Amino acid sequence: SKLNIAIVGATGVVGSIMRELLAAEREKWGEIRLIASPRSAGKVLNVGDEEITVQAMSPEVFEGIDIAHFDLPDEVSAEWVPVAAEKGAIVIDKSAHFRMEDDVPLVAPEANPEDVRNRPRNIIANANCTTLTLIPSIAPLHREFGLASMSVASYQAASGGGKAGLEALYEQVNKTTPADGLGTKPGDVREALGEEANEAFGAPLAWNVVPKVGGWRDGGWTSEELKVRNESRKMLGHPTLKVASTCVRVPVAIGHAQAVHATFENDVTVEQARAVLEKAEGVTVVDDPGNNVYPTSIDSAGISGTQVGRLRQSVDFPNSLEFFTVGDNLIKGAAENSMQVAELLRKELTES
Ligand code: 11C
Repeated sequence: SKLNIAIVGATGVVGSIMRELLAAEREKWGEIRLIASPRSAGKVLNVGDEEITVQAMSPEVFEGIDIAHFDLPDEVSAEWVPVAAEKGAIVIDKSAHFRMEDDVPLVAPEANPEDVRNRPRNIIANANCTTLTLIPSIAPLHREFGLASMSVASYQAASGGGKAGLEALYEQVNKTTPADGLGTKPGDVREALGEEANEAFGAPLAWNVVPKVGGWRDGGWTSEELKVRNESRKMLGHPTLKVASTCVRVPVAIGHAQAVHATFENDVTVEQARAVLEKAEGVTVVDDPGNNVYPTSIDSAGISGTQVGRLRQSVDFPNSLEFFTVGDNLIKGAAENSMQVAELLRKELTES
């Protein structure tokens, strides 16, 4: 029989993409239950043509649910994920709370689909959107050539901060349009936007590039930079992988981009790497630089998977490649990965 699905955090930006993705494969699933905070309970939302009334979070709301997709702040997931699992649901949780726990698998189907089966707590974690937009390209390259180290710089969209982040960017852009020479004198953008423009991203994002994503951690790192390192190590099954990462917010609505420098244990040529990437699940090679064909953030919005281009041999480093990758942070970076994990579970539970 078909599995019953809950979308917890149904009213957020990722929740709305979850509903679209579910509508596209509606026939695969049983009941779809939409769950959110009591504030949103009673709202009617669509999954395709189906109108579903949002229910308030409670233990009882998980009765009869087989798979619960959670997209909630870390501290709310920490409290409610175990409740849903206790009620018998397998939880696919997008928060950071459980990701690094030893008895919780962190799964991207392009890297470690088999880990889905090892879920003693009935919790499977979904990685951070920056890590997830890197994994489809780096995982097959690692399998083929043995990744020794990678250095990553990210260019992350405002929607990584959810609806509030996206609205903050639009508000700042609207407030400074027409721009009329703005951004050419020290302090002019800050003056035009006022102190409150620091709230969403730490500094104004309009007309700016901000080297801070997430919270501050020891040693001057941000939480996002540590997630890229630690979550990549876990999903690639490579606990000693050397990673350098700098995470940066850019004034883009959707699409997390990354410039990657990767060094391998084995020899690798651009032709060999391109052949691997062209076959890789979740990767589209977009790489014809002479014709201005390369991945860009705006071209990733609304698109499944990730795009990779600017693939080239390092000049000064042996066994090393440089490339650029972009993915919709709300699709592959969140909703799509969660749906892919659910599909692995569906196959395991209904087809074996
Ligand atoms: C951002 N990647 O772009 C973050 C948002 O660990 O799931 C997601 C944080 C996380 O702001």
